[in-house]
Amino acid sequence: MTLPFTRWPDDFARRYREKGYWQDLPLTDILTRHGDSEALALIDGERRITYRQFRHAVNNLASALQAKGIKRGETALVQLGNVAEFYITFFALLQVGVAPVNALFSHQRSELNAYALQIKPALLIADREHALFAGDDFLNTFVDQHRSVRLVWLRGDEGEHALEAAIDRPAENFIATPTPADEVAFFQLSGGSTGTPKLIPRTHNDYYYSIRRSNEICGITAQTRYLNALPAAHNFAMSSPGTLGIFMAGGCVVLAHDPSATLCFPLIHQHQVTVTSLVPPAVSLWLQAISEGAGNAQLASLELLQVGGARLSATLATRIPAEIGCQLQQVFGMAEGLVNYTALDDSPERIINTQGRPMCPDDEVWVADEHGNPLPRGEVGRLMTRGPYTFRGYFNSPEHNASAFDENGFYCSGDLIAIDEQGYITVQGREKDQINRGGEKIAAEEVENLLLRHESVIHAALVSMEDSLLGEKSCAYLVVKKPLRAVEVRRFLREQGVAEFKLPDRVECLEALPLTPVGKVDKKQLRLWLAERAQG
Ligand code: AMP
Ligand code: DBH
Repeated sequence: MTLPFTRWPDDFARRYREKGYWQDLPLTDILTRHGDSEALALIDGERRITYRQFRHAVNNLASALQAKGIKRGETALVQLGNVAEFYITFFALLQVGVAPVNALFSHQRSELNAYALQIKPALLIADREHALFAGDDFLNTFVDQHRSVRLVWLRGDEGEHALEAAIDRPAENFIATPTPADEVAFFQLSGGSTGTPKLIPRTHNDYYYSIRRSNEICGITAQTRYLNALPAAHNFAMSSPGTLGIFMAGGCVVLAHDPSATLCFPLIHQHQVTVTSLVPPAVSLWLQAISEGAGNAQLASLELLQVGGARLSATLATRIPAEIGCQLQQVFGMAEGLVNYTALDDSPERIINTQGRPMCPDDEVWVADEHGNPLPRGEVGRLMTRGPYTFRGYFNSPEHNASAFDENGFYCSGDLIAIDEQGYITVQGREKDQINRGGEKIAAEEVENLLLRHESVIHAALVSMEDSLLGEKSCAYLVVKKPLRAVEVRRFLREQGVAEFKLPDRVECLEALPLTPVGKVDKKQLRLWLAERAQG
């Protein structure tokens, strides 16, 4: 059994193989290529895991999955944070040919249910440390609602669901059964702009290329020590070059549960970390900590700081080499595929002012006007792209795919960009109906749908407003039957089981929403009002 997904046309697949982008290796090769190496792969708190131990843990879990009757071609819903078990689980599932959706640890009931409805998972792997799974109430309802689930393993469970027990039990005669390299390996999460969160099928071939190429560009070697303080499941953290890049090179990953300076600075010093990745607001907080007395002495080993996920201002970018004392690399990527990097040997001006260039010579990127026609170089318009690691369609979403792609298979990311004469990209804005809250993406429609469930809400529009730390925050404009306070709105959304970062930072009630001449909600006008208010 294989999972359905939109393939690259044959002539593209042939070309991507001929050029060596697709090597027909499973992603598990990232780990198995190290054999029984005693080099350190992973540091998680007090735990130190060598490549040999890592591989054994993976095989044990994979073998336990097979023993439970889990089969190649099935799917899993996984929710684990920045812990060793995230990676052990990921590789174990790949070893048995099961494609996971790795939900973010910040996700709640609403997101988990939405993913499960789409993939119909055979198993659920989650964490007792997450509030949802501290007791059994949600678990019981979930298993009841999603009849496809035959197996539940929980990290930190003491009883029948114990994930650790399955990892510790030695495997006998384990035989790996990964899916073919040109099939779906796992699903990446889209930041989204629609009512239901969309899933991105990623194949072994395309994802492995993305990681391999990222390693080349970022100079990752067996000597690299990488601090992962981004959410483990995020595409940036997994593949640009992220933890999987470090594993591929035989380097060492140090896990942090959050990007705070108080946690990360000592970890960097203690483990002599050389590379890390952050979203812009975390950079602000690091710079603040340094200037308020922490200094940068603990960061002496740090050679490279990658920043991406949201727009990095030139002001902030300039301060990184000066105050943190390491090199900056801008990363403009998307879980759908395309990743752009500034090169390590680019001029400081380029690194500060651009979001880099597409990493693959066969990334096709161009800028379209509102009618889908190409614009001259330098002009601002819609980013259109296709290439050897950019997907060809969201999972089971024919309608949305029809508008997200043009007739030649170019994906329209919803970003507004300009490309200069040398091919460097600058992100200028966004067309998609999304709020980028410091790198955490909020699909406006998803939150609006939840707001409309409230008995007092007649119309709802979620828009971005400028924020000095996060770049953007969200404001909900509501038309209501009776007045609603922000706290009530947030409480209601929390009860709907939605991730905390999606709750509106501000709530405004109106008599009516402004409309465009064609009768759509005029979000431009709403954003303008917010900007005017902010000016004061
Ligand atoms: P996602 O769909 O969650 O994978 O998020 C990808 C989106 O994040 C992109 O389409 C951009 O809108 C945004 N993004 C990522 N990196 C950057 C960056 N360096 N600068 C500006 N926006 C970015
Ligand atoms: O924001 C992103 O999704 C992102 C940012 C940087 C990403 O997916 C990536 C690098 O791979």
